[in-house]
Amino acid sequence: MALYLRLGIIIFFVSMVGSVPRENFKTCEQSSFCRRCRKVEHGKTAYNLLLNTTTQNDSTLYVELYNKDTGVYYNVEFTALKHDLFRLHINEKSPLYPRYEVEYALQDHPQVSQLIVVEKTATYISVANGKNKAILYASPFKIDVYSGNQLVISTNARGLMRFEHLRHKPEPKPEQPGHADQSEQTDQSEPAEQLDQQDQTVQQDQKNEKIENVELNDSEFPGDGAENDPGAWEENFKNHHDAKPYGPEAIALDFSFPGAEHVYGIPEHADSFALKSTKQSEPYRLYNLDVFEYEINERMSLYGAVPVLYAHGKKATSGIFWHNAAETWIDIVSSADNNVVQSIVNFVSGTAKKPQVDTHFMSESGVIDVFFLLGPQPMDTFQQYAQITGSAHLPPIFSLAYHQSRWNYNDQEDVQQISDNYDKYDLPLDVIWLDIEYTDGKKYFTWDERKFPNPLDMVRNLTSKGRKLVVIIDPHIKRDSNYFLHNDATDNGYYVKHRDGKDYEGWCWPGASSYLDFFDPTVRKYYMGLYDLSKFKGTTSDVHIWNDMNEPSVFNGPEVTMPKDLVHYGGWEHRDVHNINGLVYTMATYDALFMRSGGTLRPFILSRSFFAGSQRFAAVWTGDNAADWEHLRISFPMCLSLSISGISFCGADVGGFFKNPESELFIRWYQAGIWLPFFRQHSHIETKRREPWTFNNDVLNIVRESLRLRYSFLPYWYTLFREHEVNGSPVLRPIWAHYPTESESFAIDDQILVGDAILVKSVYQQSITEVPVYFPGEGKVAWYEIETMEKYGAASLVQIPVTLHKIPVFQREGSIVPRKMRVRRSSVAMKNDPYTLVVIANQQGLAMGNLYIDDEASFEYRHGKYLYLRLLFKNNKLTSTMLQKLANYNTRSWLERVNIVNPPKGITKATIYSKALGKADLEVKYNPSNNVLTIRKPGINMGEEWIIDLIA
Ligand code: NBV
Repeated sequence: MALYLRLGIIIFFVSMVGSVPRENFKTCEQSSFCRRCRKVEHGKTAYNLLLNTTTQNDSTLYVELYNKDTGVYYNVEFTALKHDLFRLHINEKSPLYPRYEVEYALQDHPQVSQLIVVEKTATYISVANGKNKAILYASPFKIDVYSGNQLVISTNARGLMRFEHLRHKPEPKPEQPGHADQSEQTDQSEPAEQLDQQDQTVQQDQKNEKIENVELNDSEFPGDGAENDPGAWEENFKNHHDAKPYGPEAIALDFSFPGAEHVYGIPEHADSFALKSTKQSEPYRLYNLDVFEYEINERMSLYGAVPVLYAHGKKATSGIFWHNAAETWIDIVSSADNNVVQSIVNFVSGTAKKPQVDTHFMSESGVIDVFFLLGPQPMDTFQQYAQITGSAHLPPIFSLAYHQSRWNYNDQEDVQQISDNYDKYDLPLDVIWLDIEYTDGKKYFTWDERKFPNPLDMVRNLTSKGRKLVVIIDPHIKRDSNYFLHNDATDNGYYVKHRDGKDYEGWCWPGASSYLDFFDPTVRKYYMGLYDLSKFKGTTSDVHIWNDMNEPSVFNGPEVTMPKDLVHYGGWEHRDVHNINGLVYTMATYDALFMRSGGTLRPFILSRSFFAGSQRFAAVWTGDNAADWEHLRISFPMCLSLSISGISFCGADVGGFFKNPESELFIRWYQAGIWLPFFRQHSHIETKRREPWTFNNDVLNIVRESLRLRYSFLPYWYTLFREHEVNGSPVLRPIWAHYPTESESFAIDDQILVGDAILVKSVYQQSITEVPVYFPGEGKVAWYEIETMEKYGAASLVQIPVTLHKIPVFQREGSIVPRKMRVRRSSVAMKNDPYTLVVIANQQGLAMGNLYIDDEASFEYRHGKYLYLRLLFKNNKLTSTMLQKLANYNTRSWLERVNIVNPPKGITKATIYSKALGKADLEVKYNPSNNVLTIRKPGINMGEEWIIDLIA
């Protein structure tokens, strides 16, 4: 049996070597619900609002919707939310059984605000939420949403709404020859052993009962065509059968964005940041999948899904969050495509020239639940999304430093040697990672004792250098009767089940595997206990966790994942919850690590799969990329897209996971990688070793410089993450986030803004000697190259010469960036080090920045143990004041240096004033070659407020 499984896994991968095995994944046409939704005829909506049914409370309008083709009634709820959002919720008025409503993605219950009915006529009803308003039209059903006075989102304007009501199966279909229905077979042959063990199966039964008991006359519902789709009641893909006991239940709705030039978001796709038209291609797909050797410029699904989409034009930014966890496809058509949409443009906006993007969201099950994000500025829109799905807690600082990983470091000597070599070659490093081979036969929470006889020693050796360990924990559980976890899960009924209540069994790394049902709170509680330091031997609080394969990846499952007709806690089909599987898994891991430290230490978790809201629990990376230039290029747009979709803590495997990078690619990847929030080198088990010293000295030296640069910017990264936590601002931003009217930048995705002060251009072409850089600010904002302090920006587009030594990185005038210039072996070793402030005055002699400081590891900051400084340069004075007067943290760090770029003329000295120091003179030195004035050793503790006065 074991040999058979192993062979199966080998055959599976051998058959996939080369490029992405497209045929393993569905097209829209092969997915029955997508096919049905995509075929809805434009402009012929069957839905009408019944305005005479309208009722309301303080925040919500309730009204019924009627489908004249099917005779089905729906309940519409339209709610005003705080922070300039509306929410639209539509469900059947009397569904045969409950439809799934997504859990866990939202941070809390969204805060409501006052909804005012402005006008009600026979044909529409208009409502206001502060300065924003919406008009709900009765017939044809359409909702126009206005940001201020500007129409920004029009819903069902193209009449593509489809809400397939739940119904009885018309009549049993004869079994199709050639398609063995495994689950049907087990239904007949095996007793349902587990039926009375779980609430979930009880609920499942209730659902089934409802279906049996409800007397439903199908002729009441003349039909929406779903019955005629051969895939409506069962569906086959390759050799997989989906029993679809609940039949067709798709939902779909279109959203038009008048005035928008582009739409963005809906990660994860290996595609450009500005989304492309799908008129001639497949829609973008959101269905979390383990796609082997994924290719770029694709709308295929990848490991994660965040159904938030932003529309941006010169005049406004808006967005929608499609709160649905089932498989989803999204079509996009832009008015720039051609004239076909012109009629729609006219219909929506009344003008023929206005740009517009039309989108169409189609999901397999669930309800319609949409949040309208009304901006009006880009940063407002991103923050509105964060208001509902949350932001990441401040990462422990080590996790923002540099990580070295590999599948696999062989044994504990190997780990020790890697750490020693980092010291030997004078390279900073914070974390070493262990992949699946550290375990005993892929049984997570165990160690291969031959290779890792004393993991605690290994961890202590690392921590003595200020370093950490991350180990992988995957969700598949080896079906091995000698494995405590499998026995516990089997005995207690913790596994995800077939429809008949039997444990589901699939294949993954360990061979035959089952999957804990993380939707069950009891299972989560059990799992959390596994991380207890007394239980997970060989770990300490310096061991952090990597959750891989949590889409979930099932080697022999349909599309390499779980069958949709499996049943989770609560009786919900896997179909309903698939896209939040990874989120729920990392949520449990987060709670486990939180508990492990008694709530004192900030957990660090890396997850491959994610959904909206995952930012609250884990960082993510872009999965199994490859060592080629294209994959280096796509890492910026992919993380940019994640960043505006709430998930700021993103990175890509530096060097590329598959294949071996040649020196130049390796260098460029480090130079770009240091500007992504999560910065880890990682590689496939079959690649050559690629730690920096395995390359020649020139490469090693350049990589060292990159690492040092990253470490010197840690205070800036840390401050940005704190601001992300507090106000939801993405850490990486597209240029248009701060320069919303510069349409030339709308499609640029090889340049990113880190915060609002640093502009980075990735270099992703071999042997290139110059690259075009777009400088935002329409010639009025100067940008300074961070090393030479050379000034740019007078022209928007400039060819910048590049050498192998660096890529173009600039600091904006008017900004103050905090740095630490004494780079050491790890971030922990730099904790008490002094700060350098890089001040770039603008033409008015002004500059501003913030600096956040705390203990870098614990949750004490949530109890006011931190410093948040406002640094302001104005009238030749640099001041540091506390933004939060009540907060305090005893830092040992002090101010070592201030570099003032483009300083006022003729400064000869400076004085510092503070409560602690009184008044003291400071040494200044002007360097004419780079136009930088350095104030040496102000020597003040960062916890003090102070003023440095420049004197001419
Ligand atoms: O655990 C092995 C790998 C891991 O190194 C990689 O980072 C993950 O994305 N894992 C996938 C499983 C198999 C990859 C072919």
